[in-house]
Amino acid sequence: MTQISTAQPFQITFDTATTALIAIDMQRDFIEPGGFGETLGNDVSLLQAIVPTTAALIALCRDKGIPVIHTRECHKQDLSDLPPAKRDRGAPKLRIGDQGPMGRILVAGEDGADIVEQVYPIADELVIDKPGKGAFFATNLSAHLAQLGTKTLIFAGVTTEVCVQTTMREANDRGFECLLIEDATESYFPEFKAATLEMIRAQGAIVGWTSTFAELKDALNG
Ligand code: TIU
Repeated sequence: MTQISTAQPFQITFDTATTALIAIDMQRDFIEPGGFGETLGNDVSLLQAIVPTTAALIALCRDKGIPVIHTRECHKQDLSDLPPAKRDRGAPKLRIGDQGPMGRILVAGEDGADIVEQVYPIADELVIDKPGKGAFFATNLSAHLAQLGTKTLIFAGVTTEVCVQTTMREANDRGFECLLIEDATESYFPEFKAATLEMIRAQGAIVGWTSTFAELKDALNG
Protein backbone atom coordinates (compact mmCIF):
# COMPACT_ATOMS: atom_id res chain seq x y z
CA MET A 1 0.00 0.00 0.00
CA THR A 2 1.03 3.60 -0.62
CA GLN A 3 0.43 6.24 2.01
CA ILE A 4 0.65 10.03 1.82
CA SER A 5 0.82 10.98 5.48
CA THR A 6 0.79 14.72 4.71
CA ALA A 7 -2.24 14.69 2.40
CA GLN A 8 -5.06 16.99 3.45
CA PRO A 9 -7.23 16.81 5.45
CA PHE A 10 -5.54 13.61 6.72
CA GLN A 11 -3.49 10.73 5.40
CA ILE A 12 -4.65 8.77 2.36
CA THR A 13 -3.75 5.12 1.76
CA PHE A 14 -4.16 3.44 -1.61
CA ASP A 15 -3.00 0.50 -3.70
CA THR A 16 -1.35 1.51 -6.98
CA ALA A 17 -2.81 -1.67 -8.55
CA THR A 18 -6.32 -0.23 -8.13
CA THR A 19 -5.50 3.42 -8.85
CA ALA A 20 -5.86 5.45 -12.05
CA LEU A 21 -4.95 9.02 -13.00
CA ILE A 22 -7.49 11.23 -14.78
CA ALA A 23 -6.00 14.21 -16.62
CA ILE A 24 -8.96 16.49 -17.25
CA ASP A 25 -9.27 18.62 -20.39
CA MET A 26 -5.60 19.62 -20.87
CA GLN A 27 -6.69 21.00 -24.25
CA ARG A 28 -5.42 23.85 -26.38
CA ASP A 29 -8.94 25.33 -26.22
CA PHE A 30 -8.44 26.03 -22.49
CA ILE A 31 -4.67 26.52 -22.23
CA GLU A 32 -3.65 28.39 -25.40
CA PRO A 33 -4.73 31.82 -26.71
CA GLY A 34 -7.53 31.83 -29.30
CA GLY A 35 -9.55 28.98 -27.81
CA PHE A 36 -12.71 28.50 -25.78
CA GLY A 37 -11.20 29.76 -22.51
CA GLU A 38 -10.08 33.02 -24.05
CA THR A 39 -13.41 33.57 -25.85
CA LEU A 40 -15.05 33.47 -22.42
CA GLY A 41 -12.85 36.41 -21.43
CA ASN A 42 -10.18 34.54 -19.47
CA ASP A 43 -6.39 34.99 -19.22
CA VAL A 44 -5.12 31.55 -20.26
CA SER A 45 -1.52 32.12 -19.11
CA LEU A 46 -2.42 31.01 -15.57
CA LEU A 47 -3.28 27.54 -16.85
CA GLN A 48 -0.06 27.22 -18.84
CA ALA A 49 1.90 27.26 -15.57
CA ILE A 50 0.73 23.77 -14.50
CA VAL A 51 1.62 22.00 -17.75
CA PRO A 52 5.17 20.94 -16.65
CA THR A 53 3.97 19.53 -13.29
CA THR A 54 1.07 17.74 -14.98
CA ALA A 55 3.52 16.26 -17.50
CA ALA A 56 5.74 15.06 -14.63
CA LEU A 57 2.70 13.56 -12.86
CA ILE A 58 1.68 11.67 -15.99
CA ALA A 59 5.25 10.42 -16.46
CA LEU A 60 5.38 9.26 -12.82
CA CYS A 61 2.10 7.35 -13.15
CA ARG A 62 3.26 5.71 -16.38
CA ASP A 63 6.50 4.71 -14.62
CA LYS A 64 4.56 3.17 -11.70
CA GLY A 65 2.10 1.29 -13.91
CA ILE A 66 -0.85 3.50 -12.92
CA PRO A 67 -3.25 3.79 -15.90
CA VAL A 68 -3.55 7.31 -17.32
CA ILE A 69 -6.94 8.41 -18.66
CA HIS A 70 -7.27 11.69 -20.58
CA THR A 71 -10.48 13.63 -21.12
CA ARG A 72 -11.41 16.30 -23.64
CA GLU A 73 -14.47 18.54 -23.38
CA CYS A 74 -15.73 18.72 -26.94
CA HIS A 75 -18.76 18.21 -29.13
CA LYS A 76 -19.57 16.24 -32.26
CA GLN A 77 -19.02 17.94 -35.61
CA ASP A 78 -22.81 18.25 -36.08
CA LEU A 79 -23.19 19.66 -32.52
CA SER A 80 -25.97 17.11 -31.84
CA ASP A 81 -24.61 16.66 -28.31
CA LEU A 82 -24.51 20.40 -27.57
CA PRO A 83 -27.56 21.60 -25.62
CA PRO A 84 -28.77 25.07 -26.71
CA ALA A 85 -28.51 26.07 -23.04
CA LYS A 86 -24.75 25.52 -23.25
CA ARG A 87 -24.25 27.08 -26.67
CA ASP A 88 -26.36 30.20 -26.20
CA ARG A 89 -25.49 31.28 -22.66
CA GLY A 90 -23.68 34.57 -22.12
CA ALA A 91 -21.96 36.73 -24.72
CA PRO A 92 -18.63 35.12 -25.66
CA LYS A 93 -16.65 36.44 -28.65
CA LEU A 94 -17.01 33.02 -30.30
CA ARG A 95 -19.52 30.32 -29.43
CA ILE A 96 -18.97 26.56 -29.38
CA GLY A 97 -18.90 25.39 -33.01
CA ASP A 98 -17.80 28.77 -34.41
CA GLN A 99 -14.61 28.99 -36.46
CA GLY A 100 -11.62 30.26 -34.44
CA PRO A 101 -7.86 30.43 -34.99
CA MET A 102 -7.46 26.79 -33.83
CA GLY A 103 -10.48 25.48 -35.78
CA ARG A 104 -14.07 25.26 -34.60
CA ILE A 105 -14.35 26.05 -30.89
CA LEU A 106 -14.60 22.92 -28.68
CA VAL A 107 -15.40 20.59 -31.60
CA ALA A 108 -13.91 17.06 -31.74
CA GLY A 109 -11.15 16.65 -34.31
CA GLU A 110 -10.25 20.35 -34.41
CA ASP A 111 -6.77 21.52 -33.34
CA GLY A 112 -8.15 23.47 -30.39
CA ALA A 113 -9.94 20.48 -28.92
CA ASP A 114 -6.76 18.43 -28.90
CA ILE A 115 -4.49 17.94 -25.90
CA VAL A 116 -1.39 20.13 -25.55
CA GLU A 117 1.78 18.46 -26.73
CA GLN A 118 3.62 18.26 -23.37
CA VAL A 119 0.91 16.03 -21.84
CA TYR A 120 -0.14 14.18 -24.99
CA PRO A 121 -1.58 10.65 -24.58
CA ILE A 122 0.53 7.69 -25.62
CA ALA A 123 -0.69 4.74 -27.68
CA ASP A 124 -2.64 2.59 -25.23
CA GLU A 125 -4.09 5.37 -23.05
CA LEU A 126 -7.84 5.96 -23.02
CA VAL A 127 -8.97 9.38 -24.27
CA ILE A 128 -12.56 10.24 -23.42
CA ASP A 129 -14.43 12.93 -25.34
CA LYS A 130 -17.13 14.36 -23.07
CA PRO A 131 -19.92 16.80 -23.86
CA GLY A 132 -20.36 17.93 -20.26
CA LYS A 133 -18.24 19.31 -17.47
CA GLY A 134 -18.27 15.98 -15.62
CA ALA A 135 -16.40 13.09 -17.25
CA PHE A 136 -18.97 10.47 -16.15
CA PHE A 137 -21.88 12.15 -17.98
CA ALA A 138 -22.63 10.53 -21.38
CA THR A 139 -19.29 8.64 -21.54
CA ASN A 140 -17.98 5.10 -20.99
CA LEU A 141 -15.76 6.15 -18.06
CA SER A 142 -17.68 4.12 -15.45
CA ALA A 143 -17.48 0.96 -17.53
CA HIS A 144 -13.78 1.47 -18.19
CA LEU A 145 -12.97 1.97 -14.51
CA ALA A 146 -15.02 -1.10 -13.59
CA GLN A 147 -13.01 -3.11 -16.09
CA LEU A 148 -9.76 -1.83 -14.59
CA GLY A 149 -10.96 -2.52 -11.03
CA THR A 150 -10.18 1.06 -10.03
CA LYS A 151 -10.88 2.18 -6.46
CA THR A 152 -8.77 5.33 -6.16
CA LEU A 153 -8.65 8.17 -8.68
CA ILE A 154 -5.88 10.76 -8.85
CA PHE A 155 -7.05 14.01 -10.48
CA ALA A 156 -5.21 16.65 -12.49
CA GLY A 157 -6.22 19.17 -15.13
CA VAL A 158 -8.33 22.22 -15.81
CA THR A 159 -10.23 24.03 -14.60
CA THR A 160 -10.20 23.25 -10.90
CA GLU A 161 -13.68 24.43 -10.00
CA VAL A 162 -15.42 23.49 -13.25
CA CYS A 163 -14.54 20.20 -14.96
CA VAL A 164 -12.14 18.88 -12.33
CA GLN A 165 -14.42 19.50 -9.37
CA THR A 166 -17.53 18.29 -11.23
CA THR A 167 -15.82 15.03 -12.19
CA MET A 168 -14.39 14.55 -8.71
CA ARG A 169 -17.85 14.94 -7.20
CA GLU A 170 -19.31 12.49 -9.72
CA ALA A 171 -16.53 10.02 -8.84
CA ASN A 172 -17.03 10.49 -5.10
CA ASP A 173 -20.73 9.68 -5.44
CA ARG A 174 -19.80 6.53 -7.38
CA GLY A 175 -17.67 5.26 -4.50
CA PHE A 176 -14.16 6.21 -5.60
CA GLU A 177 -11.51 7.60 -3.24
CA CYS A 178 -10.41 10.85 -4.90
CA LEU A 179 -7.06 12.66 -4.61
CA LEU A 180 -6.55 16.03 -6.33
CA ILE A 181 -2.96 17.09 -7.05
CA GLU A 182 -2.83 20.74 -6.02
CA ASP A 183 -0.05 21.90 -8.37
CA ALA A 184 -1.35 19.91 -11.35
CA THR A 185 -4.68 21.73 -11.50
CA GLU A 186 -5.49 25.38 -12.17
CA SER A 187 -8.31 27.84 -12.56
CA TYR A 188 -8.65 31.14 -14.40
CA PHE A 189 -9.59 32.46 -10.93
CA PRO A 190 -6.98 31.80 -8.19
CA GLU A 191 -9.57 32.41 -5.49
CA PHE A 192 -11.84 29.74 -7.00
CA LYS A 193 -8.97 27.23 -7.01
CA ALA A 194 -8.21 27.97 -3.37
CA ALA A 195 -11.89 27.67 -2.41
CA THR A 196 -12.27 24.41 -4.33
CA LEU A 197 -9.29 22.79 -2.60
CA GLU A 198 -10.73 23.83 0.74
CA MET A 199 -14.29 22.67 0.07
CA ILE A 200 -13.16 19.30 -1.32
CA ARG A 201 -11.24 18.38 1.82
CA ALA A 202 -13.51 20.10 4.39
CA GLN A 203 -15.87 18.15 6.64
CA GLY A 204 -13.52 15.17 6.88
CA ALA A 205 -12.72 14.88 3.15
CA ILE A 206 -16.35 15.25 2.09
CA VAL A 207 -15.31 14.98 -1.59
CA GLY A 208 -11.73 13.73 -1.20
CA TRP A 209 -8.11 14.56 -0.49
CA THR A 210 -5.50 16.96 -1.86
CA SER A 211 -1.72 16.73 -1.92
CA THR A 212 1.14 18.25 -3.84
CA PHE A 213 2.87 16.40 -6.68
CA ALA A 214 6.05 16.15 -4.57
CA GLU A 215 4.13 14.47 -1.73
CA LEU A 216 2.65 11.91 -4.14
CA LYS A 217 6.04 11.33 -5.76
CA ASP A 218 7.78 10.78 -2.40
CA ALA A 219 5.05 8.34 -1.36
CA LEU A 220 5.25 6.36 -4.62
CA ASN A 221 9.04 6.29 -4.51
CA GLY A 222 9.12 5.54 -0.77
N1 TIU B 1 -14.76 27.65 -18.29
C1 TIU B 1 -14.09 26.84 -17.45
O1 TIU B 1 -13.52 27.26 -16.46
N2 TIU B 1 -14.02 25.49 -17.71
C2 TIU B 1 -14.70 24.82 -18.68
O2 TIU B 1 -15.57 25.33 -19.38
N3 TIU B 1 -14.35 23.51 -18.87
C3 TIU B 1 -13.43 22.82 -18.09
O3 TIU B 1 -13.19 23.15 -16.93
N4 TIU B 1 -12.74 21.83 -18.67
